This record gives sequence, structure tokens and C-alpha cells, in this order.
Amino acid sequence: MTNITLVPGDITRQAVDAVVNAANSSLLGGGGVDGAIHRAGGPEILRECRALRSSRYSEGLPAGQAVATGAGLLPAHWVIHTVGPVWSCSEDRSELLGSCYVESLRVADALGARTAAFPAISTGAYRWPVAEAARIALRAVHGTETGVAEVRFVLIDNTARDAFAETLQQLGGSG
Ligand code: AR6
Repeated sequence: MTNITLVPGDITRQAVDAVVNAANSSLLGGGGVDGAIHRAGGPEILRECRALRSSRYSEGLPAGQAVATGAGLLPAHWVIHTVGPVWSCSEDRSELLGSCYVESLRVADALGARTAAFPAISTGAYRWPVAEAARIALRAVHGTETGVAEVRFVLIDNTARDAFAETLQQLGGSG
């Protein structure tokens, strides 16, 4: 049974087994959550990301997929990097966004993680409307069989927190 929780604040401060990064396909860092994770986690994470680029992901990590590295100096064991889809008004990319959560949980399970912290993937630089992103995120987690006992959504702003809280209530979950 997975407990879904919503907490305010900065994802880099979470003491959990796995922190999920809203990365881009390059796996080489960026702004937002990605920038914060690499800044707080130190160069070891980037070193592992570069190794993944030269081995398994020479073309980059496709949207909707996930891969793990160590967590460097973060108070976590692993960082799970996933790539959200960029918002499009002409194309429905919700399956790809849902896949970020499902695949991240699959990677978390393979690692034996019991607690995982997620940001609101694709709701920043990738411009996804937060209410819709919250619905997709929570449905994906709710519908996934996982050994992760706590899925913690770490939401830095009030708009995201309200959207996630409302959707979670509709799903009959905790928060
Ligand atoms: N802790 C928790 N949430 C945060 C934090 C933080 N420290 N910082 C930002 N957010 P974004 P995306 C929120 O842009 O939309 C990067 O450059 C933020 O308010 O980090 O998936 C990557 O390299 C927003 O609600 O991720 C990619 O190029 C949410 O986290 C691209 O941005 C996600 O915002 C990915 O864009």
C-alpha cells in the first residue's frame, strides 16, 4: 500500500531513498529542479550522468523514461532522472507524462527504494498546466503497483500545492 503525501518546499532537502529529477534528454543538467539537484548534490551526479550518456543513452534519455544515479551530497541514496514532455496544445502528450511517474517507480522498485520524492514534472520550463499535470501525476502513481511505501510530492509553490491537494482529495487519497 502506497501512501501519497504532499509537502511544501525544496526537493533537494528531502531525506528519502530516491529523489526524482525533472531532467532533460541530455541528462547534463539545466535549470529548475534539475539545476537545484546538481547544485546541491555536487559533481558526482553529473559525472554519473555523463557516463550514462556515453554508455546506454548516447542519443539522450527519451521523454517518459527514467534512469538512476547516486545522489552525491543530497540526503538521499539515489536520484532518478526522468524527462517530462514539453506541453503542447496541438498534441496530447499525457501518456508520456504519466509514463515519467510509472517508469520512475519501476526504477525505484528495482533499487529497493521505500520512499521517493517527486517534483511536479513538466510544470516549470516545460509549461504544462499544473491542474492537468497534477491529475496525470496522481492517477499514474495511484494506478501503479509498487513497493515504494511513501510517494512524496514536493511542491515549491502554492498553486501546485492547491492543485495536487484538490486532485488527491478527489482520488480519495491522503495528503
Ligand atoms: N523543489 C521542488 N520543486 C521545484 C524546485 C525545487 N527545488 N525548483 C523548481 N520546482 P522544472 P520541467 C518546481 O522547470 O517543467 C530544466 O531546465 C517548479 O516550480 O524544474 O519538467 C531541465 O533541465 C515546477 O512546478 O521542470 C529541463 O530542461 C516544477 O518544479 C526542464 O527544466 C518543475 O519545473 C524540465 O522542465
